[in-house]
Amino acid sequence: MFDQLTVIGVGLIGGSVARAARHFGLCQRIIGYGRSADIQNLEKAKELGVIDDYSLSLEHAVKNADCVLIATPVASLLDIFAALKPYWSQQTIYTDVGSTKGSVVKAAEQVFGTVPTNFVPAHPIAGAEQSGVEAALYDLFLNRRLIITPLENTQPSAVTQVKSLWEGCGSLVSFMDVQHHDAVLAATSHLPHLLAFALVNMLGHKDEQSEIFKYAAGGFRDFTRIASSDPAMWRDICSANKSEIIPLLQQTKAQLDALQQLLEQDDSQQILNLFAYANTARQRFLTQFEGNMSKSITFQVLPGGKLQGEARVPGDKSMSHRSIMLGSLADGVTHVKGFLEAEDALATLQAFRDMGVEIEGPVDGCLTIHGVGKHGLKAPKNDLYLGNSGTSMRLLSGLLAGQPFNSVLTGDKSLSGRPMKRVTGPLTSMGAEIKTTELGTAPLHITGKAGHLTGINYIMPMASAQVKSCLLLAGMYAEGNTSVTEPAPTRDHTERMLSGFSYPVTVEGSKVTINANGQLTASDIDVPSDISSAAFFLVGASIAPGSDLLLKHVGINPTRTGVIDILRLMGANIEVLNEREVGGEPVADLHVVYSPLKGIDIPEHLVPLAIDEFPVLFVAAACAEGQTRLSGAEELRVKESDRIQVMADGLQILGVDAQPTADGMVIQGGSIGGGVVISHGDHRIAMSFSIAGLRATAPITVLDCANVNTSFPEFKDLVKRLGLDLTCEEA
Ligand code: SPQ
Repeated sequence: MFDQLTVIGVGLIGGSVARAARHFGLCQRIIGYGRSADIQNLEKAKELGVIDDYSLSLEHAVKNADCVLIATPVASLLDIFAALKPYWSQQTIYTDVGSTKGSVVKAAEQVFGTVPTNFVPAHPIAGAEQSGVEAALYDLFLNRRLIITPLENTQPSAVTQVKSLWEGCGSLVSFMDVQHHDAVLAATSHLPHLLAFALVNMLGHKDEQSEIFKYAAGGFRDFTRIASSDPAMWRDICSANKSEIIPLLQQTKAQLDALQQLLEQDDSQQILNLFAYANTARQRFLTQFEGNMSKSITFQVLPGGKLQGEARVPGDKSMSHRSIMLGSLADGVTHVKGFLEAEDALATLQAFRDMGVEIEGPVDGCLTIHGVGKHGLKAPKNDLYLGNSGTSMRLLSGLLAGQPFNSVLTGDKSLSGRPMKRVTGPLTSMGAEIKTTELGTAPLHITGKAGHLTGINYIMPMASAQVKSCLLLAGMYAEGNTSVTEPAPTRDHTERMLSGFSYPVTVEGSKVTINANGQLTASDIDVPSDISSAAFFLVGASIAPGSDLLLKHVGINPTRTGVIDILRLMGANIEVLNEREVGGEPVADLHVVYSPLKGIDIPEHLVPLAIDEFPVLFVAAACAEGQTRLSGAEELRVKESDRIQVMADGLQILGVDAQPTADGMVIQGGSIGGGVVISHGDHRIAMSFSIAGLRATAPITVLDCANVNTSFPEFKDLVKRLGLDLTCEEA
């Protein structure tokens, strides 16, 4: 990229940029600059190979540079700019790494009058406890964020070059304006540093100091790690950005005062709510911004084993989403039991909290939702991030289309690739205004059209409960009737739950109709176990000789039981016991005992009733005698992954003759071997290949399993307890 990179200030950050530039081949020659007092440091940098050479003369150091990186403390920028001014060249690009951008821009203005157009302010969000060039690392910026804050007059070509430099170092580059950068960093970096310094300062001055530090457990260490950072540097950063930091300090004090009061009043419920909110918010932030980027989870499965015992799998995902949505829109307080505490359902929960709904919990699957009524949602302050969850995004798009405020729905990489036109198309016909990407995918920018939606009569081209539910929710805010006719029955939890909340909805054959003339009255909900999660165990016990398993309290809504019907057609031994109705949904205990399976042609009418269970049904087919053929299941190609292709690829790696077709798969049953398969971040694929281990002849490694947490965080522990030898490796 550059012939010569000159680094002014070869410390941890400057040295790490130099190391990265060399490691990733971004420049030919690296020159360091420092004052005569820095000579030992510069010698060290040269000796370590961080720089090729150095100069104590600024004129000399920058003379042939294509790029000059200023990596000195923010407080020194005024002096650095003044020293650089006589040698400033239009042929060179200048950039910096300062943690506060307002002060850097001000310094440049003071020296140059206006900020030079070839100076690109930037800030890498990376650091280490140690400082100095000895601590410099070539990978310090790998997968770390880097913010560029161009000004109106900054040359676009200079911005592009600086962007390429940082991307070349492995950074994730984003853009912000200067003031926004300083406000964001004040909250995410400067305030936490200040609090860490303050806490250690307070405790360090106590008499019992040695006691405190001697018994300091992980919490204290974690919280105060950043108090080990360079004090002078942080003094400079905090004073440079004090106008953003002081209001945040005031808010923090108010928050601490409130907490103190709750403790004094023994208000344990409010304390729990506060902690639970923070806990979920942090979890969501980790998943959204860091989780899937840095956390990689691998399942290692040893071959053999059998499933035995009794289990209750977690709550139904579809019903958990809907319990939050309808509970929030109801008048009164809704208590939910059996709520699925997994990332997908928690994304919905957070979205409603972001729209002003007070939700207590979840604690052991129990929630208390303080409904705000059909018209009580508030505009969210930020985008609503829905993680991996198609159900949240599609259902919310219908609900939000008719609100009196605008909203933006975003999701992770998988969700951002899933088709949304299937909902935005019919919603637009109702008068909604929703912008997608050109590909018809998220983010969805929804302009609230309260009072301007009109009901439609929609004949759904595909069997989709999400599309149906989306339109029913929009229909609650539309003038006239909204009817949806489905080509085949799909899960009807929305219709059942609406009725449970006393909202009028009529079902005539395959047509469901709703209108705006109704209110939701709070109603308690008991969410049964998810048959889609139970399916892994139904298949596992059916294919592993010696298995005998009882799955308790499973939802057996007839729109979801295709997996039982298909497995029984294949010869599985599944008994449905103790059938009962709980809160408007049929529930039973399922007893499954090993039985040899045979291949079948899967009847197409069962496809929508088992749509999420095909990944694991493919595993059953691979263990069955003879051929299994699936058709009419093209919807599988647009789930969290292309479930036809990804399963066929994985099964082939395991030695199974699995041929994908446009709308299904043909599998010759026989034996399953071992190997390394990739789940492509799809929870159901990860769990399906793990179950295959029960009949595999060699170990199976399943890569990319972090998203199992979207629907079944307990899977790895439960499957192990019941008899599969699975270990989970986190990197
Ligand atoms: O919510 P999401 O990500 O779409 O989840 C999946 C799943 O496998 O967990 C689909 F990938 O389930 C959908 C299901 O496939 C949940 C759902 C619902 O709750 O309404 C309906 C089905 O989707 P669709 O597109 O057929 O309506």
